[in-house]
Amino acid sequence: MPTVITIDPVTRLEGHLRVDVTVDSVEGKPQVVEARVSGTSFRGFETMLVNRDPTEAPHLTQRICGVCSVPHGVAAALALEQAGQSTIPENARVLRNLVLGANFIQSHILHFYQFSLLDYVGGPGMPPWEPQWDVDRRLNAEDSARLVDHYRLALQAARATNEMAAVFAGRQPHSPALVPGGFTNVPTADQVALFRKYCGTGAEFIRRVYVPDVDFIASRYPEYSKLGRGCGNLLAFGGFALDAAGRELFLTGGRMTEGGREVQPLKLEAVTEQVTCSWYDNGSTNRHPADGVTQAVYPKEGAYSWLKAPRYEGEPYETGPLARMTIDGLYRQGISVHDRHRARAAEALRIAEALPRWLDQVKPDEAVYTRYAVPSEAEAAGLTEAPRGALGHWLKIRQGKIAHYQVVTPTCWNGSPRDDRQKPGPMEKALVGTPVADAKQPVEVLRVVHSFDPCLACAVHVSRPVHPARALVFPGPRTD
Ligand code: NFE
Ligand code: MG
Repeated sequence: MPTVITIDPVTRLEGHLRVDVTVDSVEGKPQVVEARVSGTSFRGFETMLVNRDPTEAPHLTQRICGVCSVPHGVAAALALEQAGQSTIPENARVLRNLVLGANFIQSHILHFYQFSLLDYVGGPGMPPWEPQWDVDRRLNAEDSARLVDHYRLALQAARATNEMAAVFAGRQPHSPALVPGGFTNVPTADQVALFRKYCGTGAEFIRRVYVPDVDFIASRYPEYSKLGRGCGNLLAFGGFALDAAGRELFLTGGRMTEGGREVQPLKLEAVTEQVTCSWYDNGSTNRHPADGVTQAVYPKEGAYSWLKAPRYEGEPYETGPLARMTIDGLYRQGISVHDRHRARAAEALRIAEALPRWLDQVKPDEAVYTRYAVPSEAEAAGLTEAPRGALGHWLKIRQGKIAHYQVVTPTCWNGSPRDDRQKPGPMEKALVGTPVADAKQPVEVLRVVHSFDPCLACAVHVSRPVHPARALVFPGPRTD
């Protein structure tokens, strides 16, 4: 008998994610035979931005997320600079890369220790680790205690890397420094010296603790190097400009298709968002984000998510550290739960080692901003990489105001629902074939879901009242 297991909300991630899996016996072994992944909130930022002053976009879109605000600020600034045909000083390019790099490291450390580790390691019998499931744990007491110590250490490391970004960015998250035309903070020699100290401790933690811990967990749970493959297609927009024109990128853009070993260039016009299974007007399906529409329709027959389904030439693509490291030729071990963790840790180290080189290029007390003028009419895109993968902001300016804005986040690619052809998203596909030992404690499902590092805050936002009885009702004016 097939059993449907619902996990709602999936915890240890940002935002609100629901997963429904159907578990049935295949050759005598219970496993997931079908999965549906839903974002249970509406983001609404696209709608909010219309008619605003375009220069507000980096500040407003950074509020999409508390984990990856930096790439949203960068994507919005890049879109505005393309719209205004403006260039930024070299100092600004370098400072943005340093802040974005610190943000990646912070996010990757947080993801492994705070979001994923407890799928494999039992915490101590005390809050916040209690209550916990009684599931398949394969570490002895000594190894568990070491990893729980690293969980605590990782909180300090994630805080330090946030502080590192804030040295130049002024604040984390939601930096006021990311503006079209460059950056607002003129760096000082003291800031450069302080950032360098943080670089050293960050790289040390990743090299000595994070990378070995990922390998250790993989060695104890070897079947997860085979499980959770997904759609097999990988995509990156590319990010971290290494020259003024943004032609050379530290993280290369491109795509690889299932079975193919060649990296192919991206044609951005091939990106569309499909909404047949999302709570949006069917008339707006399969549009390019530059012409995307965010018209909510709820309830809607056959729909189950607030995420649209981004597709490239109509096909689902996985995005994120594994896609980037594979496309860059630095990781070629495969696609699985552990491959995602290993590639993420390797990318954290790669960026941590690049930061001091970029820091050498900062010119203290020199210009960081070129005066930016909002064009009265323009269309543009700002593409970058966020910790979780390819991020794009598409905008139109009319009469000096935002007339159109669309954000396509990495989690929309990875956590997308079925598309117009009922083809599942990467995470849905990855869940199929996952064995489930106990339907009441489906830890195996969490291991697959968490490997993608989903962030539903980035993907969707405003909650509908799920429990109308508990919805807030404001008292009316007093009549007595
Ligand atoms: Ni809220 Fe985000 C990243 C973006 S995920 S974390 O990384 O954009 O979709
Ligand atoms: Mg969108």
